Amino acid sequence: MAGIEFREGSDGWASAMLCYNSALKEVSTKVEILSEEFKHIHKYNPIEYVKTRIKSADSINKKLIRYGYEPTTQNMIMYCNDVAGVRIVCSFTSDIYRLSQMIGKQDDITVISVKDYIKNPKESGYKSYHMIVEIPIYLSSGPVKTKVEIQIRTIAMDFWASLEHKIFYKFEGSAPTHISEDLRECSEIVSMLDAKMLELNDTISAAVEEQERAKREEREAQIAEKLHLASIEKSNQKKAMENAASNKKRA
Ligand code: 0O2
Repeated sequence: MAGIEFREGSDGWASAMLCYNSALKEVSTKVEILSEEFKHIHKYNPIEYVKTRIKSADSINKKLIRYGYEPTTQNMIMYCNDVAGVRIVCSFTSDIYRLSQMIGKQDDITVISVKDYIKNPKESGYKSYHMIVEIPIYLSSGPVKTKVEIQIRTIAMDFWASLEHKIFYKFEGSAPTHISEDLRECSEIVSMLDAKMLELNDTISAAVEEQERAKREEREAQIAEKLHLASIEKSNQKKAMENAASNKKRA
């Protein structure tokens, strides 16, 4: 967190957590606004749901120790990038890339790193799009740049990750080989499902567009027909008036 020096001890920890919690609120609001705008423009909501969480002190300490650092507040700020986490669950894979671009383009967001586990899935079969971003939190002493991990994935990817997490938790991280293989196979099925659903969505969107185009053309043809009939009617009336006038003259 650039912009402020956090002391060790409960006060420093609480101040850091205040920034992380505020950063979660900021990012959530940004995502909510993007979602509302998307619904307004495209009449479609790409976001199924959003979850936020602050990593537990226990998980932070374990991660720091795993990375070879002392579990201190300063080390957490420096080396633990996912203390504040936002998970955005989208309908389709294409929404993930669209949304990540919309987030990354925002002026007050700095994208620190991106891990595309959709194009390059993890050994476990895990698929998700991860962004570590930095966002300024305005405290009375000035802005504090705070890191947030944004995970963007489809419902199918989220379903797999949640169950895989539970299964691995049961085996305390070392599941038998055949279970790991089955999980990787399930991850392939998830990708096929995502691809099929996207294809269906594209087909349906194209069909709806075609239907709307046909209706629009029919309406335009009806209007053109009415205008044509009206102009014939007008010219007949004109002719009738001219005939009546010339008959009157002759008489
Ligand atoms: P939790 O419970 O979400 O806090 P880095 O952040 O770069 O220093 P890290 O944390 O290994 O290194 O980054 P990575 O690989 O991008 O993973 C971060 C998070 O992605 C994990 O956080 C999980 O939430 C999720 N994740 C990564 N790999 C897997 C996987 O194989 N299965 C599942 N279900 N989730 C995964 P934490 O800290 O592990 O857990």
